[in-house]
Amino acid sequence: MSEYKDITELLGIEYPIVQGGMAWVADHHLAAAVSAGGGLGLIAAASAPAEWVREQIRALRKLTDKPFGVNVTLMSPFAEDVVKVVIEEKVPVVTTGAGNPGKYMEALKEIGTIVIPVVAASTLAKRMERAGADAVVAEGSESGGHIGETSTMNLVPQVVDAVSIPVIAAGGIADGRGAAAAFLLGAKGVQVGTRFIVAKEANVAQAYKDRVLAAGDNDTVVTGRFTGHPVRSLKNKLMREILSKEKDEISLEEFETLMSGTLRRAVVEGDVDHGSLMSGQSAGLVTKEQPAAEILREIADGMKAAYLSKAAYFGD
Ligand code: TUI
Repeated sequence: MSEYKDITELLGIEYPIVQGGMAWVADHHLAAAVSAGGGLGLIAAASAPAEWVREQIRALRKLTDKPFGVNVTLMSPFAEDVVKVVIEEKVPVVTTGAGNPGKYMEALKEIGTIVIPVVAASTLAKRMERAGADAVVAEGSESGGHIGETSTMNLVPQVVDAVSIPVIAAGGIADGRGAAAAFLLGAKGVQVGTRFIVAKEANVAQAYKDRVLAAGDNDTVVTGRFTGHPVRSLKNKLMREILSKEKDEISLEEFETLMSGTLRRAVVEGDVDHGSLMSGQSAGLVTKEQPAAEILREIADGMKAAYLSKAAYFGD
């Protein structure tokens, strides 16, 4: 029996830790390692074609029989086809990002898929609860990639107050202290992204991993605010160029041309100057490459230690 309630029972996992659905980073290798290690691994569908997602699901199932999920980016032109594949393959869990998954909810629920929308505001969290979501991930603006406006410290308790379904906290959580803090804010689980970029099983160019490992607390920037889709990444040559162009009112077309293919360039080619090094602010807490299972154990053990070290103070 797991010592944690709610999310572990809902998802059939050992630790209340979900891996972030990181585009290009979260393929079946990382997801299988996280699931086999006792967390919930996710394959990030990102903007990949649906058949790629099917291959990833089948490849993951060859590596582990533990529960796993697929993260669907709703802005993807293939989102609808990806949802079809997820249903055909009977994927146990779906998380969604960068939009409202309302129109897919019924079909997913019908086959018993657990649906966990990622939200960056309590308004969407409430709508998702009404639409039948099993839980939500409340993702604060410390996160990497596409972000909302509100920090984890403020977002999580407000989403917890707004809904009755379990809330999984995300954004800025990379160790046991952050996870314990999220639980004190009312979360029943945590989602961790950035720390898994440097997991041994993550198929990420070493140069990208090295940048995450070297980053400090002030090394991320947010670009693209004017597009309505702000994105957090590590500071590098590309981001400095984009930030300076944003000051001079760059057009949306020019911005999109500059950004096009840059995540792949970083993750696959290891071009850390001209690629997008998406990362959360927790990169400063990430200091070593480790197997995913070890990361999960450290966070779970650290969470308990952080709680116990304050128990006397809280009168426990
Ligand atoms: O989705 C993410 N993180 C992502 S998606 C992504 S791919 C991308 N690349 C460039 C530009 C934009 C996307 C990289 N990282 N996290 C979950 C998340 N969802 N964060 C924020 C949101 C969100 C934002 C607005 C969810 C819903 C929303 O509005 C929905 C509505 O219609 O009310």
